[in-house]
Amino acid sequence: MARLALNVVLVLCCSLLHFCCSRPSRTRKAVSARGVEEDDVKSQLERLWQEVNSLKEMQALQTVCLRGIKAHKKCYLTIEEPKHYHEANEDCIAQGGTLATPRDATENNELRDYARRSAPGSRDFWIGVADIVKEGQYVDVNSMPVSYFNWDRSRKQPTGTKRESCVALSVAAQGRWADEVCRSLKKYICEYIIP
Ligand SMILES: [Ca+2]
Repeated sequence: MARLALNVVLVLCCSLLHFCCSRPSRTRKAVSARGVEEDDVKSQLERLWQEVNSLKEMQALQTVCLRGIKAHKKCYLTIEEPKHYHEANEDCIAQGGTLATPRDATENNELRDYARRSAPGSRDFWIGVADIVKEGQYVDVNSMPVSYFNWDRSRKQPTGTKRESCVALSVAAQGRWADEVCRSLKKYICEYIIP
């Protein structure tokens, strides 16, 4: 559906370009009128390009949702190639998302269940929570304070040293969290907000 709409918008863009560039001008008045006309066409083209780009984003999001899962207003996608925390987050951003950040117990359980299904046998995954800037002050990938936590208290997490500043969700510990060394290699889950 999105692909069809994209094609329609592209055809419209081409028609407008043709209209803009193929009409001859004769008098000064005609030239001035044509200038106004061209501005009008330019702004229409800009609007159409914006639509093309938003359709492209929708299409990319649909692909992510189909490959991963849709839960409430988010899509999650597990990436199985282990990376350092920062590389993992950069990779999610490059795909139009961020590292997944569960905001409550429901989201955390959904994330845990999806992680378990998508990468069976994997122990833990990076999520978008860290206290890199100030020890003990956990923030999300936008540097906003996090209010929901699910620490694995049975393993005395977070150990809270400066050595371990990035948070992983452990499937082995039923979705509980632990702080880990940011440079350790882990699989990760990206999240994409559905508009
Ligand atoms: Ca720890």
